[in-house]
Amino acid sequence: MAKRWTLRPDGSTWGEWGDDDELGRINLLTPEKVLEGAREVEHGLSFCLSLPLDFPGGTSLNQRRHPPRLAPTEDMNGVADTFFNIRMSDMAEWGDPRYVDVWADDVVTLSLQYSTQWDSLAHVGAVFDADGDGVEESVYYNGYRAGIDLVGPSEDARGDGSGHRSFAHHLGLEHMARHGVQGRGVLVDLAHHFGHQPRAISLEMLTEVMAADDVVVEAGDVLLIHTGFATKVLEWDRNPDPKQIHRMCCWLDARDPAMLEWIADSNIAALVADNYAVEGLLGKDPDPSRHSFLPIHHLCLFRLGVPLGEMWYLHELATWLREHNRSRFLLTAPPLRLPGAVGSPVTPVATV
Ligand code: UVW
Repeated sequence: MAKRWTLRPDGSTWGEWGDDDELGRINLLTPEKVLEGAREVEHGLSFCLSLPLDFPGGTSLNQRRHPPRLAPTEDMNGVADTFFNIRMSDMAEWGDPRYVDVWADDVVTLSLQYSTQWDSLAHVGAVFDADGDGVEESVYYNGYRAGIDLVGPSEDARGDGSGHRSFAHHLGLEHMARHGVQGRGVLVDLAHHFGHQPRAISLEMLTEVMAADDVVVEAGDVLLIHTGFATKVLEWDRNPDPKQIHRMCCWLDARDPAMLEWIADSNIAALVADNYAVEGLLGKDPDPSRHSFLPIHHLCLFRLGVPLGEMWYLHELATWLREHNRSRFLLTAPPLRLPGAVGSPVTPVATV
């Protein structure tokens, strides 16, 4: 097969793990890295790092993303319209008065990026002349193409009659799920130092916090940023303040070039925050040159192959780590193994 690209973006990792790589820096989660994570387990305590998936509530954070809707599956046994609280003794085909079983099955309609989630490398690409013909095309990490490798919207995006209307033939989260996302997590507690006021965090501020709290990030670590955003979301109990939710807590300053350089040079396997998008949504940048709307998304997902975790719930873990003068833990956080998915809910677990 012809190489997918002849030109790659400056400072990108494309090709570092082969022409067909779909994992990016998740490749840095090696057996040694899992052992490094496991060595952080001393108390056998586990923390759930997910919000309930029906938080934040409503659509004020993102109008495209709706809360999950649960429903019973259809009943095929002639007892009721739906298969919920069904007595097996009543079933037409399988029924038998001797059976004591009562059944329930359900189905969910879920915006995959509504709540605690992973953004895959298929979430944000860029227009870029990857084949060097002088014409830009829409491409994603490692040169995978829009319309060929990522298809949608169409009635048969998978091409096998499965009815998917969009499908990431490459870069979907099933690859990350199969790799098993386990390794050493390292938490930086911005909320402790900066509180809940909206604030862009420059590299200088980040490194000051890391120095004050003795936090060291090494190649292959998963970096988690605690801002207090998800904690506030939880307090609102599915009724977020529609204005405040867009203007609270810290974010990483994507307009600080040193921050972008540090993220690239740190060799982290993944970057996670408990806020909406890791970086801020700040509106138009006065920079007159062509640039990305979300520079950290562009750098991580498109250039480096670093998946982003968003709206993770870090409050209890951050509290425990502070009480114990620690910042590291074993992290286990595979996305759903849902072929073709661009984003995925995740129920991460930190073990200390
Ligand atoms: C935005 O949509 C702004 O961010 P994300 O998709 O990464 O949640």
